[in-house]
Amino acid sequence: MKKLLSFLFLFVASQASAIDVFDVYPTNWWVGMKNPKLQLMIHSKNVAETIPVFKLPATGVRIADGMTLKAIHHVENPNYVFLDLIIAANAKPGVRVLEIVVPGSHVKINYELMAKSKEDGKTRTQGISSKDFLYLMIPDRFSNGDPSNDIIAEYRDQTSDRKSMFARHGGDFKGIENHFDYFQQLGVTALWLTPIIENNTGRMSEGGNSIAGYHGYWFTDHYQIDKRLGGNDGYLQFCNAAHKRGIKVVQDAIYNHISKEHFFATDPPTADWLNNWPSFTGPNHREETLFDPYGSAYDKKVMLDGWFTDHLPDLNQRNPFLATFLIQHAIWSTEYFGVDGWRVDTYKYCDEQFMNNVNAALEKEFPAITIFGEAWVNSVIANAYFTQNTMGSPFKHNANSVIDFQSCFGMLAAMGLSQGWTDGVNKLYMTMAQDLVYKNPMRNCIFLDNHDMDRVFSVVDEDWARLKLGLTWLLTLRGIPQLYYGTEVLMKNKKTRTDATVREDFPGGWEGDSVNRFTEAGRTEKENESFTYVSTLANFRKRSSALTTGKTTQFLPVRGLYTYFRYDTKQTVIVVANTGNNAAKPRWNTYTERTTGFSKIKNVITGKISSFEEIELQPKECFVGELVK
Ligand SMILES: [Ca+2]
Ligand SMILES: [Ca+2]
Repeated sequence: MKKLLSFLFLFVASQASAIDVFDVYPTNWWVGMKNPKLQLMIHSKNVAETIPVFKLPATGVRIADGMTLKAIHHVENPNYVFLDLIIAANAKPGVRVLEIVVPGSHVKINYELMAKSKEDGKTRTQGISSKDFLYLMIPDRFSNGDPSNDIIAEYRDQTSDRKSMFARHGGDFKGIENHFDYFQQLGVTALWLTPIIENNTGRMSEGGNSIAGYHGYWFTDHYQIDKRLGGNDGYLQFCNAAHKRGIKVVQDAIYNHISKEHFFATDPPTADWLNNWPSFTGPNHREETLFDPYGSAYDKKVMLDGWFTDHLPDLNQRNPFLATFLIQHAIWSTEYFGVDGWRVDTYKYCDEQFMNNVNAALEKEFPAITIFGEAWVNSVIANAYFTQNTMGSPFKHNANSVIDFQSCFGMLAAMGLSQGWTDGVNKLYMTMAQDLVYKNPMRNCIFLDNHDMDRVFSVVDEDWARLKLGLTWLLTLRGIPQLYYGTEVLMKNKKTRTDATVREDFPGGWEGDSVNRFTEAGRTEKENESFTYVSTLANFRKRSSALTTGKTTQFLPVRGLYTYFRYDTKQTVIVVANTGNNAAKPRWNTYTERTTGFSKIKNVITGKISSFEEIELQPKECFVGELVK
């Protein structure tokens, strides 16, 4: 897009009418933003010669209608110039020519200030809440709606090959859009796509395999959406179409690193743009280094500045120009596409103050926006550390949500049926009991698996009853439930040699697929049972105030029987799961603080109304019921 939406510098005066094309970031901006400041990054060979630094009056210089130039910055690399601008509160939308008169040249830049969407906070940029049901997918692996974009001539990787799990497979926005009916049938209200920004990389070697950037985590140009997915226009069209259907969109951000083929790596603006090391140094992955009262500065530096892999240079977000670039890009993406929320990759490896700054800047412009960091950590304290919490740590993170790995581990342990004092369902109970460290645990994003983990159906040894326990907790515990694509139709696999085994194509997503699990007819009986269960419970949940916004009371697990209630003044829902070895009845005599005033119970899956006493659960069985007066 950057070349197409080109920004022309016309060298007039001494250089006659020479015309050049420069890359300018952000590629456009808006009038009426709460923050009137805008910093343009101009990238072009020796652009510092064309725009020399010169002293501006303190009030700045008017360079276009409603736009004032406050400062010109040079950095070590002459291929970059940074311009500090102020946009007047009363500036009108439209394309204008920024005129910069410098000794020896008169630079003109075409630049557009657009009108902000009036739908922000209404049908777009709405945020994600516990009322939502989020569906995570890898766009390349979900469905191919446009085979003509599978290979893009100018890109380094010229392969699209479904026979290779390491190659790109051709999935795209159009393919996802073709299945909006499927998501709505399933009860899904929001989609989280792994990163959609251009990954114009060659194959990279990881774990002895030669891998394509099919997953999207190797950015090469922040302002270009990958053309194999549909490009900028395709993503905008996709976001608009989703919003029209009442489906929200969560974008996956990466502030921590870039591909080594990004121009930030091949032509870094400053010597400290990347966190450089004498030789490859990976992070120690120990989040404790950030909050350990006895931690060393050395360990913290390795954690924050180590490179995730040798082909993913680590960004130094302490550099103010880089920080501004990343913050403005986040705002640009949100306003341009109408993104409802952000999932932030590798959160715990990023400079902490920078993360708070980018989150605050996003919330300032889009008060409803949801931001959840990927905090793959090993304790509840660490999980809470990376979101708003109630702990007394010296540094306080401000993310308004977090990916809740601890409840995931709790649910996995509970599905494992161990009867240990701190294991099995007791681990889930204990994890929930530690919610006091979160400022608002209802905003935690909860899940059973994701694109980096063994698929949950394989984790439970393809035992539907155990998966059903997990799906039940996922859709009835506090928080924002997230399902990984295909779990609902029993997609399986473990990460045997690579992540790619848990990122297979959704069957039926490609024309001519022999199996189509998008349709009832294309699914086996077991797959339909699972799909129907998720769909029934998710659609009940959608209408249930108790499950989406209600309070929780949980009871101590007894011989593997775990019971909790979700309730508010309008509704009370009981969830009972038997992870023990013997048939068991709910212990009604101990639940009276939640059951008083009710006489019957309605099974939310079957609709059957029965007395409390009739309910009995076989081992691995679970029950979700709405109490009836
Ligand atoms: Ca395609
Ligand atoms: Ca880092």
